[in-house]
Amino acid sequence: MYIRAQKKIDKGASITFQKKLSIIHTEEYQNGVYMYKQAWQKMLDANHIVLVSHVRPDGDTLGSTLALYDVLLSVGKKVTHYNKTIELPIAYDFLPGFSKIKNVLPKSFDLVVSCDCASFERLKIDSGTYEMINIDHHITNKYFGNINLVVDRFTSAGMVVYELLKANHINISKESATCLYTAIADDTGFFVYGDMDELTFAIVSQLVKCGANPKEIASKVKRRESLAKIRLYGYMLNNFDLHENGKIATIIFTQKILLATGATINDTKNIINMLRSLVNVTIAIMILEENEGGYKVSLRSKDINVSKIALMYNGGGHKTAAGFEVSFCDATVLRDEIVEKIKRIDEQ
Ligand SMILES: [Mn+2]
Repeated sequence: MYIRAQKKIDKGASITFQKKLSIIHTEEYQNGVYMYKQAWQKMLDANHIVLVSHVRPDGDTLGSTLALYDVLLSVGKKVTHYNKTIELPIAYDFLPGFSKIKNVLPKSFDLVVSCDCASFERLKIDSGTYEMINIDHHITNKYFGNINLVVDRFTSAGMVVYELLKANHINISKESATCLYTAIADDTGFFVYGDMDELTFAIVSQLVKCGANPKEIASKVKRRESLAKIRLYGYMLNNFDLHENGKIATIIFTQKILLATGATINDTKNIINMLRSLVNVTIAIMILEENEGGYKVSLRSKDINVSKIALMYNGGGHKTAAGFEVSFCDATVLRDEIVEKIKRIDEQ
């Protein structure tokens, strides 16, 4: 993998690609494995490791951290898995270690390892004297760790964790394989979107060999929707708007709608993908009113770089999936403003 990527650089890869690589691999590029070894050594040297998955977790952040949880416990490390969110999405309750996730931090710890978090704020922890390893694949990652394993060409943080384990010759148990498979599958919409390549499938193939069960994982994650979520789909399909000759689809979910359908924030996860699937739509936008006020905005595109829009509002994400939060506004005014910004990006 590394040699192939090196060739890409020689041919003149984009500036972003080179910049990110130089940050991931501080030494010469051929020594890319060096950073994975450094990270693993830091974990072995720590007394108490806190693994952190991001707020409102998805399968990637949970799968990546829970795989590390399994591995670190198996080598006898003291580990706590922390996630600030009180109501974790039940779609992932089958992941080994899920029931061990705590929403309070231990009194003392000396190393924090985050997976799938683009910014320190997403961790919801106070800064302190501990060291940090930042494992991620977001193009908007802020490089907040002492060690940053950020590979933005990977479709999931799970792939970075896999590479970390491989580089250190660590045995992948059935449990950690299940977690990593879920991470990779979830972030690609079960192999529908994202820049998947042969490496994605080579890793997935290895994970199946290690005991991950694709059928079982797919039915746990994808076939246990709540009635409220199905009702929310119904509302969305009847009430979405189209703009710019049908190229942009938008939906606003108010608290009133959530209450009427009985849906929780977890039920809104990925619901917007259905609007993106409409033939002429290039970008789909979901604006969600939060119960503490303010709005969470999710942007999904087929190809346009929507992380540019998210960055304008201090958010982040990936090229085709990004988001941000705003603390006040009128939802329809916000929607029209975003549509205007997209038009301008499109014209550039
Ligand atoms: Mn991810």
